[in-house]
Amino acid sequence: MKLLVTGGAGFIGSNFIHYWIEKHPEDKIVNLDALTYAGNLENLKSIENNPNYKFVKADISDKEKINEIISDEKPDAIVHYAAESHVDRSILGPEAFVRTNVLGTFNLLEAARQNGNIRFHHVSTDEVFGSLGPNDAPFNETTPYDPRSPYSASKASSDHLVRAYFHTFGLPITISNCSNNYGFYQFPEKLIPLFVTNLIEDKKIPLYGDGMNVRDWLYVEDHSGAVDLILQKGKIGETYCIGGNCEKTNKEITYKILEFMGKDEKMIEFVADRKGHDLRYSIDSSKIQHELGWTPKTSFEDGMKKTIQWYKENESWWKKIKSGEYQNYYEKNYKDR
Ligand code: NAD
Ligand code: TDX
Repeated sequence: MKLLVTGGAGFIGSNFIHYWIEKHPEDKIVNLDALTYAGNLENLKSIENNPNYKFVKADISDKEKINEIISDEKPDAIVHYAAESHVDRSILGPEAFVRTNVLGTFNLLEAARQNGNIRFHHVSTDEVFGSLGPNDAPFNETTPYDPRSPYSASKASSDHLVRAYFHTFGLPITISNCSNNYGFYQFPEKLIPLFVTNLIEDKKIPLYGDGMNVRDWLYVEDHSGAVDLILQKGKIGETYCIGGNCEKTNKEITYKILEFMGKDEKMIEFVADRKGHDLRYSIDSSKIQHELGWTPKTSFEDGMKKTIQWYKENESWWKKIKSGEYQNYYEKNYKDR
């Protein structure tokens, strides 16, 4: 099998590629990524010389180039992770979110359709369903869409396009809507890696508002396992909600990190709230559990311990990101390939 993974130089995509190469070493992987600020090929350093792995630098908003690559590579399946992913950036500059998440997804769908109706898995988020009150039932596959940030609105648009290509053109698609991931290689702008790396550097950690917003957390390897199952056994045209059954307030996450890192609550700095900050996300994963037999394997305690340990042991990885040096990696190591 040959997979074309978009956004494979980012956090979840690079974890997925490592997972896939370990689990299905006979398969071929093409990683298509534009290397925006969020793409870091150092995430894939240990497999960059694997003969079954290939990197292609391309922007999914470039329709012709995408069609050309897909027609040359002829993958058996496309696994679509590439996106602008950070909510705060979508508030500061929404345009890139529309270009990549909406137009980019459209270009990939068109290329999949025009090159033999290629199997297409679209990776999406629980944020498309909006914000829950404290006592509302969790989101599931039948929850109406109600996105409230430019990020979630752009992801919602892409989900609708993917479903439209199934109903209208018979493109063999599946979609997954997952909750907040954490783990190795997460860009240190997101809550957990930002707080962990700041604390290693003895810097304050900025908690938005009153810290009482709730997210559901899933260890990234469990997300990869779910996408693997959907690719192998998922029903074409269907959507699967993926969650960790692990709701926590941001304050709880913060205190857990402080405890694991032996730091004091004086390190917390309460800062202005995010605009339009969704109060709570929660996921009911019973469909994927019952139909495909998926359950998260990593407990929050174990996942957090492994994650914090990894950031402690890989200071050079995130320090290069904080200094900007990581952006030279492609020029230095891929130019002559
Ligand atoms: P990320 O920001 O870490 O990585 C995104 C990757 O996409 C980067 O490598 C970047 O270079 C690439 N990219 C961005 N724009 C591109 C373009 N125009 N063309 C080609 N490549 C481009 O994101 P992530 O956290 O790994 O998220 C991956 C996917 O999973 C996204 O679709 C996101 O919406 C979804 N998701 C993320 C989470 C989470 O908690 N992080 C949860 C649920 C769903
Ligand atoms: O400095 C911070 N302080 C803070 O209190 C940051 C960066 C975040 N927060 C809060 C905001 C959220 O309530 O922590 C929570 C988590 O924030 P993020 O890490 O930015 O994630 P979130 O906005 O929940 O979105 C993430 O999960 C769903 C991913 O970035 C999305 O791509 C994914 O779809």
